[in-house]
Amino acid sequence: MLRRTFALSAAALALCASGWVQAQTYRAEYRLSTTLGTAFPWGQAGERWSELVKEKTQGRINIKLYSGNSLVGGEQTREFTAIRQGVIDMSIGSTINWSPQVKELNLFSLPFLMPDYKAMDALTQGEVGKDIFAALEKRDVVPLAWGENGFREMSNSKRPIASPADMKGMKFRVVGSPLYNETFSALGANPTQMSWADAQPALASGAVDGQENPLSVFVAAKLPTVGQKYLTLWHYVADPLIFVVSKQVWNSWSAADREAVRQAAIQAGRENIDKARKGIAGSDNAVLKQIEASGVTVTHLTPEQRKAFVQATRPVYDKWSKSIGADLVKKAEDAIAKR
Ligand code: X2X
Repeated sequence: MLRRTFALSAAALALCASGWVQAQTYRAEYRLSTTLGTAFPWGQAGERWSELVKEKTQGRINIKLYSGNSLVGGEQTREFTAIRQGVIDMSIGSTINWSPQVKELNLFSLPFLMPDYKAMDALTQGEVGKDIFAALEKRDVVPLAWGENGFREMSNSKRPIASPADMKGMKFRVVGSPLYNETFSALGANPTQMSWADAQPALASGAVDGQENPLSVFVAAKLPTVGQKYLTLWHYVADPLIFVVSKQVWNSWSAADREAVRQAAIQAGRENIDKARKGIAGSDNAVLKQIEASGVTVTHLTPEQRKAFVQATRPVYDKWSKSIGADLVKKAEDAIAKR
């Protein structure tokens, strides 16, 4: 009897070791959500992460990419809740789209907080980035790496914009954080919140006059073909992307596979940041040249002109700093000053 019990446990152990038990807990496929598809650096990051994970886990973890936020019917501001509910297993999400649920993420949307790429890096790669990851950890997701959508510039179909007065009454599509409504209202415009899926037809039909998105998105979405002929470079906010896995899914993986998924995210994130900045950052202005060549009028603000936008939106900055957390905002301002 004893001998038989022993033999049985030995067999069970052997089964565990052979990975049989593991195979029972791993799903055939994991759902990865992104907002933009593979025509954009963001969707390409999803593809790359999937590919690297497959490689690094020898095919134990298979990821299927659902771009266009298709798992939440295109409603990008519902993405974070869907991760917590188990509808989405993994995501590369914009800080903007998750900010209705994670108030700290509004930090990156404070108007004119980050003057340049160094400022953005000072936040994501420093203490502030760690605090943001800790805030996400508290909400059932495991943050793994940073990526980038980019500095968001403003375009419209009506006229060049060089001052808040030029925006008066103009209808702008804005993203889902109420902070954007308040920023555009403070500038005298008429903002309306809608998803990216709804934004494109709204621009095409003239239901809205303008929008704000990174130049990489402006180009890949071919916004000049829907009448967006005027572009103002104001660098007022930028949205990093964050690679996450739902905690429940994360806990179902072996330690070695978790590490593989993390390293894959870090690598895909780095590559994504390079891609998002290509032709845009530093002395490389190939994307801007391409935009100008397509007949778009590009307005560069003088420091004096920029100041008028900063001043008009300062009350919004102050109000939202309180809800984001005064300490976190101060830490961010200090990190940027020291960059
Ligand atoms: O909706 C947008 O503007 C986009 C695609 O940039 C985001 O998802 C934040």
